Amino acid sequence: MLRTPTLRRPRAAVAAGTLLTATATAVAVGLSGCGLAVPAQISTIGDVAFDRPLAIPPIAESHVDADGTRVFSLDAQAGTTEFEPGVPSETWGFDGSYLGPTLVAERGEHVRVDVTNSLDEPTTVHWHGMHLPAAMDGGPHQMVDPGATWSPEWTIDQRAATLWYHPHPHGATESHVRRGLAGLFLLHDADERALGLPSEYGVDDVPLIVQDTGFSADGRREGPQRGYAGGLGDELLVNGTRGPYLEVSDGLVRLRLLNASTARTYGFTWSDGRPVELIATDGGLLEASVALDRVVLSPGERAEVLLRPTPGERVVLRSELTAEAVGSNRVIAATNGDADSFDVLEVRAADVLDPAPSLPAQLASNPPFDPAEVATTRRFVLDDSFEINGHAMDLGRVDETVTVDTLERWVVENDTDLPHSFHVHDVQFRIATIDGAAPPPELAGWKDTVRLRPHAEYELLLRFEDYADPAHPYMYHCHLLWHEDQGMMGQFAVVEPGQRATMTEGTPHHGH
Ligand SMILES: [Cu+2]
Repeated sequence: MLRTPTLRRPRAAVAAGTLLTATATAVAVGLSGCGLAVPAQISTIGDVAFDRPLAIPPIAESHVDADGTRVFSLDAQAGTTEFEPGVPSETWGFDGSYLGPTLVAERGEHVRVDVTNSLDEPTTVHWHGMHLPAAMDGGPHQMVDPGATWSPEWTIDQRAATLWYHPHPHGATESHVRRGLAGLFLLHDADERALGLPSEYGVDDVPLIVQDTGFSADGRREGPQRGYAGGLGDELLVNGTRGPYLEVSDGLVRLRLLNASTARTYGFTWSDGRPVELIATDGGLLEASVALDRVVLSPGERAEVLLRPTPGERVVLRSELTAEAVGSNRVIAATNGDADSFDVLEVRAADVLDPAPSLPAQLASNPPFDPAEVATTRRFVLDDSFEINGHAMDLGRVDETVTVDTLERWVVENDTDLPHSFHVHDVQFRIATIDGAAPPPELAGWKDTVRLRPHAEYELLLRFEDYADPAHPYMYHCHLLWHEDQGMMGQFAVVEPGQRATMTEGTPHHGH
């Protein structure tokens, strides 16, 4: 049985729903100087039984229309899930009671998803990491009312990647995701297929949707403790499984990690200290694999890693973070879960393994953008009031207007003592510099979400190639979902040269 950690984080001195202000940060920083104990760190290392097989989300069924469109359907619904056998917890899911099926599509395919809302409140479905028209993006302007069906369609026009989908209703994203509305959207392309990477879904190409939560003593899922980062749980679920193991029979296994937690950052390691072999980040493959001590993922980020098991071994995927590893001080790390440790998943290798295929050293070609081509530089400052550039999110205000088919430089500064993150809809970007220095290899590839260390500045380069639409904006925001819900978000429109965004203050936001 899985033992509940005895040390629980004290509730932060911030009521749920209260806007965290500069005062809260000052309190947190003040603690470090006055000798008060920092919150107890959580560790489940050695306490997880690994007595349940890892659930694998089913591949979403689809059919191809007469006009060649691949059509999926998703049904957001309420239900109950037994994380412990016989103990039902109230949850939400797509086509089921928790999480959703894995959508799979090929570059060049035209796809449509019929999204039905069977909940009793409005929600949306956002295609996180997808390059697509703003009206199809599933942000807070594309609300789906209870009983309604929304049918966005677009052409897959980007590299093979591990993307995902989740609700994005303004002010309620944290609760909708935490209840269980999330799933993967995997993209393939010819270049990726030619590499010979493991690709048998659920066998040697395995999705790992990692979420933190709490459980009551009898195994009912509990609400999280509220911290500065948002809700932090003291146990993990992987693909909705509590205490999972995974049996493998291949000498090379591809693990697709998604941090689908609302607030918690992970630092994935192996229990025997072997390096973590990273091959892909949010938007696709790296040029070459990178051996890392740990793979750090903040909420919304993805990573593909390779595991080369030896016959008969058992090795545990863990999350181990320290203040140093995430660029925070000890108090800030402790109040944000950034000093916690978890056993995540036990991998059990068969006594006889299929031989590992050899992979080319070069996995992809990712030439950097040429900064000389930058047409516009913008600055985004995240502050202690959960605002960006001094503004809280306003659905009726377009903050930035981008000219289509230009390269932009976005300088994103975290001007707070707390970690945040920055997610941009529509495009995959590249990190040019962090505090003026070149990014480490694990941050040098295609990204759509980046964790922002306290008081650090990130220079992003983004090319907005197409999909000009003055009437429908995209979002940029902190992907700590409680922060997003508090208004740490803004809007940008992509327009033709000389055009202006037409959405103005007071525009109704319930587009149908
Ligand atoms: Cu934030």
